[in-house]
Amino acid sequence: MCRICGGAVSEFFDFGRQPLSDTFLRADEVSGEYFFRLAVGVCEDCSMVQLLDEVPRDRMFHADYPYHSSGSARMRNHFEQTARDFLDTELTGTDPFVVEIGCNDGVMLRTFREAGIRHLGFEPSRGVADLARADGIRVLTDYFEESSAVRIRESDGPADVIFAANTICHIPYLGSIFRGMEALLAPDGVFVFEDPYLGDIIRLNTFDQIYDEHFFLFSVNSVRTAARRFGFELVDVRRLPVHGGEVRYTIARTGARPVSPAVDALAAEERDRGLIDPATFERFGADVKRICGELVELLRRLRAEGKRVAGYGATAKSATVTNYCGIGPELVDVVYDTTPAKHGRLMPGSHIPVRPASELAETRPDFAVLFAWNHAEEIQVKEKAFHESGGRWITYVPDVRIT
Ligand code: DWN
Ligand code: SAH
Ligand code: ZN
Repeated sequence: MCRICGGAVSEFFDFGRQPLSDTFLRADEVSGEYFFRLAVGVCEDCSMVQLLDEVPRDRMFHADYPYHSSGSARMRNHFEQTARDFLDTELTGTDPFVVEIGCNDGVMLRTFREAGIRHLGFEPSRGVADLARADGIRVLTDYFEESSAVRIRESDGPADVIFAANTICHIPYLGSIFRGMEALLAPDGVFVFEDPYLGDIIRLNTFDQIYDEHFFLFSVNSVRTAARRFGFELVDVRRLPVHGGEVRYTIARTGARPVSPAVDALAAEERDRGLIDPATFERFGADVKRICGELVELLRRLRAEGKRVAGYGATAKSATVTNYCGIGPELVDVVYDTTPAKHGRLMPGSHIPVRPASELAETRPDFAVLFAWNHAEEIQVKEKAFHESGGRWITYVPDVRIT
């Protein structure tokens, strides 16, 4: 049943039994590993694309949540620029107040703290919330939802901007989020969020954007309908080049803001490109199977030729690739990553060991599968020596390729 409207959800792809994408295991945790069925479908009534089964939120977001948003220089710049844009546009009044849902290690709120702007982050994962606090940022170790939003309205007053990046699509209980908006957002305030864009996922076959945490895959049509259902209005949309293609949605109270022509334009483009047609989702499913087949064939061939293949970027996304395609340590012997919390652990489900990225240069495999393909440019500059000494990158979206 659709988490937005209660309609029937028509399943279009089943990835089967999958682990928690961000649970990097110690050897003694392997036997108790948690699995769920990762299947995705589209609502026949409101067109929202969503998972069929839900993982309880505390299993995913907890003190040991390993993803640190500040790990990429490009993303640090992206969020600093986003904060600066808000300072120039929405936060020009006296004593403005900005709230972030899922502030992680404070990658964006840092700029507001430096500018002396009243701010608050909601961040249920205590480890990353503590990192933000150590940086002087005000953080509540809690989920944003109706009850916590009501409490902050009472203690802090209305918010001019409520922002979320790569977080709203993680929240199946979207009705509670909008009731929280109703309570906390100033009458002319804006709720702005950015998430991976269904249009780009389908166009570029980036099927690994589908994993436990990504409960919704948003489009302009589905977000506009959801906002209306919860008493709000989608007033602007903007495509973003980060994380393989995202859309930033701006939502306001109904009638509070003029609606940009960009909303109708992108909604029409989605219809023209068949983003709500069953045939599009069928084609996507066929492409996922083809890409996995080609990737595994390549890895097997390289192994048979005696080549050594590693992985680069122990991403949440890579859980879907390794586990759906059946890639284990026999094909990819280690995955290199810069995140200390992931080092010495095993990748979820596939149990490939994770090692510090500095070891790529020391051990120099023949090939490295670029699981963090969304950071390709940044990583390929950083790891120039790997390529110059003859190492080659393997990517798998939109196609399997060696570069
Ligand atoms: O939506 C989400 C996004 C924002 O972050 C979360 N659900 C979880 C997470 O997803 P992900 O793990 O797929 O995100 P990234 O940003 O693709 O992860 C990059 C990984 O690669 C990190 O573990 C850090 C690592 N990395 C690296 O080893 N060298 C990253 C860079 C930039 C590098 O140079
Ligand atoms: N905004 C950051 C972090 C994205 S990861 C970025 O774009 O890089 C998603 C984050 O959302 C995690 O840190 C997780 O703990 C947090 N989260 C999940 N559910 C939440 C909720 N209901 N309220 C606030 N944060 C939430
Ligand atoms: Zn629906």
